[in-house]
Amino acid sequence: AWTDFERATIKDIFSKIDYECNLFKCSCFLRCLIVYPWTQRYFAGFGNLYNAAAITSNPKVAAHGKVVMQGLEKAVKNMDNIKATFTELSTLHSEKLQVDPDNFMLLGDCLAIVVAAQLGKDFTPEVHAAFQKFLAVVVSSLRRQYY
Ligand code: ZNH
Repeated sequence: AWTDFERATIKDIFSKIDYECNLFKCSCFLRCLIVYPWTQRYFAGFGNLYNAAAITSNPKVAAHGKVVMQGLEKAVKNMDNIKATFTELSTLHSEKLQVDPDNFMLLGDCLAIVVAAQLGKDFTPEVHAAFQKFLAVVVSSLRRQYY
């Protein structure tokens, strides 16, 4: 269950995310690929990630980053029902994509860094806690169909 503060905080954070902005489209996901290089194994055709331009101009990273952000937005719109919302997505990651579920929170951590940088002083300990709780629910929902 969510408190009013948590609900408002999560909605506020996502209302500030611009899905056409490369910061969110690219940088969260690119950070994940670079900081946790084994995650690159799922994205063989992504090309060179290690040049300064990649952070804003690798179109495949941007496209996938946007897909992931849209998935998260779906969770925000269905905050009381995230598990059910992600049933299919969890099955897809488990059975078809065979993504190691430990990777989900790694991407979540990268997202938290970008969000914190964007919010600045507004990223208080309480906001951090609300955001981590949201990520934890998302990740456990994505893990749910693994066995
Ligand atoms: Zn993921 C896909 C979400 C994480 C890998 N994804 C995907 C999609 C979505 C998502 C929505 C699309 C689907 C369809 O198409 O139907 N993810 C997501 C989220 C998250 C994630 C929300 C968290 C937070 N992923 C992830 C990770 C990884 C992945 C971490 C690794 C490492 N995904 C993936 C892949 C895919 C996906 C590989 C497929 C791609 C293509 O197809 O291209």
